[in-house]
Amino acid sequence: MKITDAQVFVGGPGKNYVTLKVMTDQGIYGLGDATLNNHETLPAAYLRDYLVPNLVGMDPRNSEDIWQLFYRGAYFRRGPVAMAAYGAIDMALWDIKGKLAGMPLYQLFGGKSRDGAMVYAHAAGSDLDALMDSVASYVEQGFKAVRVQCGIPGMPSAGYAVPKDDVGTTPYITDFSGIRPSVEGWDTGRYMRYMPGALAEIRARFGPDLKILHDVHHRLLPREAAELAKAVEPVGLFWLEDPTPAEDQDALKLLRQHSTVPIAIGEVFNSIWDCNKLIENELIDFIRVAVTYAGGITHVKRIVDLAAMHHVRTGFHGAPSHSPLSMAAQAHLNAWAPNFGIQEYLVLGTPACDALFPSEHRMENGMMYVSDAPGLGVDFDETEAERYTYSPGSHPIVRLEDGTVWNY
Ligand code: GCO
Ligand code: MG
Repeated sequence: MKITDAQVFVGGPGKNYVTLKVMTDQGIYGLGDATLNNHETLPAAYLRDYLVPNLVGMDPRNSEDIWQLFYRGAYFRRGPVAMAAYGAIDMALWDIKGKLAGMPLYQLFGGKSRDGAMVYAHAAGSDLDALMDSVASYVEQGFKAVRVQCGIPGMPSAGYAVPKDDVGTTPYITDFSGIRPSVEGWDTGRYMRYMPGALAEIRARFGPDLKILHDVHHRLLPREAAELAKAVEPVGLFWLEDPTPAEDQDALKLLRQHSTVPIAIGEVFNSIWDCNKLIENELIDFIRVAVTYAGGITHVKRIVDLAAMHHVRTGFHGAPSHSPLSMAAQAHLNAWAPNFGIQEYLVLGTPACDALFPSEHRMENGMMYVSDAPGLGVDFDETEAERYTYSPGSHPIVRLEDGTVWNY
């Protein structure tokens, strides 16, 4: 069996999805996602210029060897751009393998460990009252877990993932449009003084059963993170996410010495070498990598297995920048992984997105149910794809009151 060609498409409804389609001499094709949010053209160019010309002629069934060949062969290893490109190839090859076997991918991993995978939604509000309304709307829809972010009184701008104005119960997504980043302000003191009380009020209003998550988005120093973690302990959070910048694998030691609050980290990691110490030293409780830019199924499965040996559960990244293809790859891993924790999921399944990526994966009452179709179980409509073009975007940047650049 041989790969005959592969094409890269960039575009989608409101997002620049990077979709790879790998064709074979047996008529079977595989699909993969290389969407690197706000840097989409980079993995697309790596695929088109270097990887696809080498892929043609290879046997798609040898997904492990192909992964090793591109990873080791690049010499300059890792990084989100390269790992997103290898990840898309890897997903497409697993998709082909599943179609050849006539099985959904979770069967190739070892079968189902659960019927459905719990997901969490994103609640947000310009202030605490608006956030409470947003949480209530997700609870009414049947969600068992909700991430909560709200505006901080006196903060120079809204704060991470917080709408400037009250958006009611509409899902809120940060606007990343335009090549020049918008600038947001940040005040650690105000955040630290306000957030523990706000989280406690949410717990008091919604009772003990709701799983409450909060994302600090890398904004605290290790000592501050330890102080916050201690302060929010009585709330009983499901997790506190990205309390410190993720580059430093030792940063969480201090927090761990002072608090038992569950910690989730890893959405910006792109290899096992970014999180091996965190996992082996049991400094975290949830690993947040994404198949999209952590080298696809082959590499993420290795991370999941290492995590399982150290009581670390999965909590894969599921921001709206992931196309339904990598969300499907994660749905198959979620169905199988013995150490599954939770899946991030945004209620954004628009008719336009469903038309571009038809699938039978479904969401019900805050649970995700994996499709039984062979392979990833997601298709790609090339005619629909013609409606979309690339439109550049950029993450906001953050500055402190004196102008110092901080972590977004
Ligand atoms: C999350 C993340 C995202 C990131 C986004 C950046 O927990 O979902 O923090 O919202 O900000 O993926 O591209
Ligand atoms: Mg996050």
